[in-house]
Amino acid sequence: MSHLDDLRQAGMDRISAAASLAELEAVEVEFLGRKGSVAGLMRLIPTLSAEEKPAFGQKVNALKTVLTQAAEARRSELQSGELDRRLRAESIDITRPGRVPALGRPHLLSQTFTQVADILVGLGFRQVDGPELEEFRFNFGALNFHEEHPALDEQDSFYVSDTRLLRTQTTALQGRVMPTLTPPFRVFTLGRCFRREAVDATHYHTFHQVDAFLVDRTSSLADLKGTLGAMVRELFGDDVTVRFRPDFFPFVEPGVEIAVKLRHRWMELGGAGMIHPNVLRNVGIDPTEWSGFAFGLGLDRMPMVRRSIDDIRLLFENDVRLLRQF
Ligand code: FA5
Repeated sequence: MSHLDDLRQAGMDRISAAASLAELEAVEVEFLGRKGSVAGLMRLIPTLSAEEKPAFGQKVNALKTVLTQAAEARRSELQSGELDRRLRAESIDITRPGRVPALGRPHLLSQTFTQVADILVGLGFRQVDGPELEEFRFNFGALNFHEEHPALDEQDSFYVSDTRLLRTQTTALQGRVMPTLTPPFRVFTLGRCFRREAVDATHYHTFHQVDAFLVDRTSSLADLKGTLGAMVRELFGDDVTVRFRPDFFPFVEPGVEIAVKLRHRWMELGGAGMIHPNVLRNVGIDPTEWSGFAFGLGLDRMPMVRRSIDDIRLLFENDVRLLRQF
């Protein structure tokens, strides 16, 4: 019988010492579980004599009740303590200032595309899209390139088959859309171009161009210069100097190269000229009746000039430390 008292004392001590619900549960298993100490005592009952059984049985039952009640009491104590602790730990101070979400913005190049498109729409040009995977006959053929022409070497591309390649110039759109248009018209396109060339600070394998072309009865090189001048001033401000120099492209005659100077730095922007009579003839437009001008400019170089970015690769790395400045 004194064993029962010891067990009761030990159980009560352990229950009140349990510091967490998990510890309490372990103590309950040890004392009150199916294989616990109290169950062990129950199993002794059948071995006792008939006289001993009732008194011992009662004592064991009483022990079980006492321990069960003590465990319940301790459980509610622990639960309310645990709740208090969680409330303290997870409390939210609603008076603190909120976190300002990081605001995104269009990439510097996207901003340039929008601005250039807005300017050209303002000058009466309509935007048309062309495919980046282009046919040789549009990228070069319709543009008066002959197969052995050395100018082809300047625009080495990524061919996916003998007849298809990643376009090297947005000028490729001319052969696609001009046959579907009736002069007079003004059209432009902008997008990605690709060239297999040595990468440096102003050349990348992937870049962007805008091409615009106009066909009308009386278009002239003066119109071309006026249009480009208006566009460049809009893009770079009145401090910009524009330079036209004779240049060769198979699809224009005469042809010019356009460069701009801003903050003492010259940058070649692109090429332009009067659309070659052969190109007009190729798309079914009579060059004795109609003439047109065309220009193609590198879009990546515009923000480089404007924002003094000295390496084109920075525009493709997407480092937010650069991008969030603009
Ligand atoms: C052309 O691509 C002609 N299609 C332009 C043209 C259109 C002339 C219509 C006449 C009439 P060019 O290869 O020079 O020309 O390229 C034009 C511009 O694209 C360059 O001045 C440059 O700004 C940009 N560019 C060309 N290659 C790259 C490159 N690898 N990386 C970045 N920009 C480039």
